[in-house]
Amino acid sequence: MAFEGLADRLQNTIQKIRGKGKVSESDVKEMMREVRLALLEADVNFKVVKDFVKKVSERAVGQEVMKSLTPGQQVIKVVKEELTNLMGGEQSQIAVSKRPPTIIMMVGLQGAGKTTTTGKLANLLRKKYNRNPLLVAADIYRPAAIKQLETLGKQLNMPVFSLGDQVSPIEIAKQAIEKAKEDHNDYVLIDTAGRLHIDGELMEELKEIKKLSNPDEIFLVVDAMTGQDAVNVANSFNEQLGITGVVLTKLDGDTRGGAALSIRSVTEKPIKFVGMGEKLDALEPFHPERMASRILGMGDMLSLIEKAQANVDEEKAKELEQKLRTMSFTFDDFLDQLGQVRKMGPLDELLKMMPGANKIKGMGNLQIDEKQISHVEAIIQSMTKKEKINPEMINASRKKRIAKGSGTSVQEVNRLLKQFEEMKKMMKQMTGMQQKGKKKGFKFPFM
Ligand SMILES: Nc1nc2c(ncn2[C@@H]2O[C@H](COP(=O)(O)OP(=O)(O)OP(=O)(O)O)[C@@H](O)[C@H]2O)c(=O)[nH]1
Ligand SMILES: [Mg+2]
Repeated sequence: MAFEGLADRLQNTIQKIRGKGKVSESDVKEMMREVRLALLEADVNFKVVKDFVKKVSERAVGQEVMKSLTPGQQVIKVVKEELTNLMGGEQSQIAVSKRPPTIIMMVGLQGAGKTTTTGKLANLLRKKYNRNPLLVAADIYRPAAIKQLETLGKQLNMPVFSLGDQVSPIEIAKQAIEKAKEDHNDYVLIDTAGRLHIDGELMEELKEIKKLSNPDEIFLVVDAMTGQDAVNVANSFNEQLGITGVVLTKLDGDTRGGAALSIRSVTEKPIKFVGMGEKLDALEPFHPERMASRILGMGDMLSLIEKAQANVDEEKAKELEQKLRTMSFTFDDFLDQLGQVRKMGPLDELLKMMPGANKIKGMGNLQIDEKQISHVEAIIQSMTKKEKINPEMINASRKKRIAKGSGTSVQEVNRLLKQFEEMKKMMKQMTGMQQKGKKKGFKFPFM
């Protein structure tokens, strides 16, 4: 996971100060020395680190902390706020032109993820904003580039504009915009060519496309794995082309995160989206505050809830809540729930968004075994209706029958029954009180 090292170090550091009833200047100094090291080690630009440490230090020894009743907590709040500011403060929106179509140019080095991101962005625009984009194949240099975008268009069932590789990208952009007007596409996403390094010829071409198409956004796509280099690339693209925002890709990899933390303050251009995988739905709007929370181990419940809302049937969710409250949750509901949760994406990803989850032992290399999940499903499906509602009635001979029917073992049946009971208990607690994220070590029955 991205930011793992940084998150670990920062969390250890703030842990030491958290409960302090009194915070002295030397406590702050000591903490900031560790914060500084953590950031440098995460490959954050040294000047950015220097400014950050200065800001936090000033605030941390100031009135707002020293006079407060919980100085330890207050220092952490300052760290979180400044980390949020560092990444851009507010979440920034995508432009909408008053005179459609809105034109977006995708630029960046070779392999950064421009073409993939073009597809993902089109998908997001349709899904989240109900838009109808036209994809434009303006990379005529790399042999398979046009085909790649056309394939994405096919997968998405969206139009792709191309004039082959014998027409200049400038002309392609021009005609594409005309076509979009005719066809009432409200967004035009221009996928441009990449080079290995910043190069004059490419820049000239991009400037020409910009001049002619007058884009509402120029998104620089950068690979988060390239660390410090990403910052340099962002700087020169910004100086030469005037970008409006950054898309940081491959944040699903184990990048140390330095780029994410430096780009904004070095270029003063916002990170608008982050790429979290190769699939077409793996693009997310960038939320500085949520990211800061995540890095500091405060979890990202908001993203988790949004993910749930996007994927879980609302009616069913309400029904479930009711059931949990009245404790009439059965194995059938569980099976249903399993299906819904699986729709939300890989479980280990979801779990990582929970507050404190990265502190649970073994969470880092947790892998949820799909085979085990199917075993759980098979076991439940082998129960009778009555057994599903009243698992207490499942005696030894019933267990044997269920194990046989599901192709599993009595031990596995036992384990599931036990875990189901524990889960019910835990759910009761969660619905009964305001959870403070303290419940550790809970395991889903299929882990
Ligand atoms: N894991 C991961 N892979 C990504 C992400 N975004 C892009 N990729 C992968 O990165 C590789 C390059 O992506 P492209 O979209 O072809 O990059 P490009 O910038 O268009 O490259 P050129 O057209 O050659 O300049 C592909 O294998 C993508 O699947 C991401 O967010 N996460
Ligand atoms: Mg490409």
